[in-house]
Amino acid sequence: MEQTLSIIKPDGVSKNLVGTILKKFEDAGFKIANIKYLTLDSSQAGEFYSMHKEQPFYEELVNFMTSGPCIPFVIEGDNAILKVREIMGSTNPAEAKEGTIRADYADSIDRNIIHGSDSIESAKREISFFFG
Ligand code: FUP
Repeated sequence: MEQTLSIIKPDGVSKNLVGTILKKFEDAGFKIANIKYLTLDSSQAGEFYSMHKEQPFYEELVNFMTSGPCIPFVIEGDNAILKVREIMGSTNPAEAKEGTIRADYADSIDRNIIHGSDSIESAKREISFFFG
């Protein structure tokens, strides 16, 4: 049994995709083990994405992530980290497989609807970032 951290980003909330996205994970056999509704401030979003601090897209990423409410949640189940990323699809929706969340709903790489932890270490850090 594994836990991972996902976030329905501000574009997912504003497009009314909350129910659709949570249902996809439940239908795939996962449990929603914790959930919040909040708006990140710049220092929180900056810290969450601190590994990207030197990237050219960092400032726009922080602006986007603070542009409205988001929904961080914990997903629990077998092989959750990898499977959740498969269900999400590639970072760039133009490259994401048909039927994935990003292929179906995301407008662009910098507005890609959903986040999912990419490793056991990130999952631990990110779950504790939002849920202590
Ligand atoms: P992912 O693990 O799929 O969320 O992707 P990354 O950790 O590589 O990137 C984190 C976020 O940075 C992406 F979700 C969106 C943003 N990003 C851009 O805006 N432009 C890029 O070229 C790469 C990432």
